[in-house]
Amino acid sequence: GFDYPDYLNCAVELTDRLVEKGYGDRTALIGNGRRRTYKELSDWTNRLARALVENYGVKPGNRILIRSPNNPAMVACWLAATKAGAVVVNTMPMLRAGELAKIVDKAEIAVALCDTRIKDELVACAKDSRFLKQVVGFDGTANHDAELDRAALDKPVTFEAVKTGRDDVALLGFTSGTTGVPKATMHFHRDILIIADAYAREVLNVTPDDVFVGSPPLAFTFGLGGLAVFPLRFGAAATLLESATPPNMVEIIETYKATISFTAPTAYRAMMKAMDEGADLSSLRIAVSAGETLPAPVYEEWVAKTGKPILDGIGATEMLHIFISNRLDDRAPGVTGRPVTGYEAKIVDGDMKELPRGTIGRLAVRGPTGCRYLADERQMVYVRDGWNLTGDSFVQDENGRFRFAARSDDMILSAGYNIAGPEVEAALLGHAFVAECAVIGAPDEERGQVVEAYVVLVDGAAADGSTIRTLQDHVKATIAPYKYPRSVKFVTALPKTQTGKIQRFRLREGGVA
Ligand code: 3SK
Repeated sequence: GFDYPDYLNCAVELTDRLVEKGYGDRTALIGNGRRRTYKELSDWTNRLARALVENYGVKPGNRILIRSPNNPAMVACWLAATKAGAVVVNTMPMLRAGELAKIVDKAEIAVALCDTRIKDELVACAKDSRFLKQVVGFDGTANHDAELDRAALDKPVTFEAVKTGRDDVALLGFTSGTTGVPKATMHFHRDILIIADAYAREVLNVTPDDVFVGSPPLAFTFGLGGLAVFPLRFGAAATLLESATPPNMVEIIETYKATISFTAPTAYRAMMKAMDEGADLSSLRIAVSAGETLPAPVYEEWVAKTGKPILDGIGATEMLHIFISNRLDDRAPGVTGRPVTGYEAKIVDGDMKELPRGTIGRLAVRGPTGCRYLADERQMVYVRDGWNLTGDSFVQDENGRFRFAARSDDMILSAGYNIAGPEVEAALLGHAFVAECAVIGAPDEERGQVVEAYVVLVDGAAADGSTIRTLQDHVKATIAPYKYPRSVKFVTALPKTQTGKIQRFRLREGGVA
């Protein structure tokens, strides 16, 4: 088991503790073109925590939303709010006011910290909110010159962090679920450390000389682990990129000699193309691939081209991070791997009965970091007999290794993003041209899946390219732009059951002209 003291503030363990251990002068964060040491990070987060308490009245247990692209200031705000005993909700910078409002309402957010460059959607959300009262701006650039930065500037660099219990909630991880109605998963202070002490220690064997790089947003716990918790737990360095496109990642790997990368297969393919044009990825010792299953050809090409391991893994916001993974000394193409120490996994049928090896079924997992939803009756649906039921179908091979088979639900997994089809449908239906629609994930070589919309137009609307672009723009303006349908098909009717339910499986099977 994992042995932690009764009282534990995970943010202290990721900052001040490293200074105590003698890592003060080592690089903790790289971003905005500069390095920040562990001592600087400790001082910065203590000043910010003081400002939150003294200037904004933050109390232990308050829920604080953070909205920012990946940058050092976002990491500092997360750690500062956690030191102040708040429960943090990190959000994706692409979310629009309507999506933020669902999160604010569910988590009863009173205070939000926001990179001033993307404040508008949050201010719009606060205008109509019965919960959100303060939106405090911080400067995500190197200037550090916004309201929160100024409030923190002259504070002492010491702060007595709130003495939270190891089982006090530290983080609410939001997941959109299949219906687009977000679920919040609660994670304790100890959970934040467990993902490092289990997965990062056992699978990645992180050392203080490691330099992490990656594309997932810190709002996605895949990113929070790989780009903050794992490096900071071991005195290593994290590079933070506001725009983590493959060319930017390559540049950062080359400049800072990154050793561990976190991203999805689509980005690894692009990075291999960059290698063909001369990119030097030789500093990487491990490539972590998750968010979507790693196709065997991508695994093989990566190993052939770099001579280094690429480790597929599966995680979930519900479990906080990766719970099944390949290992450096136990890996194969097309295989997701074995449970991480402390976790158990099995393949079950609809009655939770374990299925024999070689049979495809639903993947169920249990372990020390999951799963408790915040005030959500779906707890009974997704957590059965203490096992978390994932949305994926897997099969266990004769050696006990788990292999991905298919998604079991209506989620669309596109280039590492989880997109709920019904949410895109709702956005499309908000446009006057759309009479009816259904959204599915269509297979795609590059992105795994793409969002594909089948649209029945109202009379008079033209079924042409201009309407497609209008609808795509409308979705981008209504919900996070990455959810827009890359493919739009016009149909005269949607396939339905006798009771009027849309049969999306028939669209997936190509059964509609
Ligand atoms: O596999 C995933 O999608 C995932 C989700 C949350 C945290 C980590 C991972 C890899």
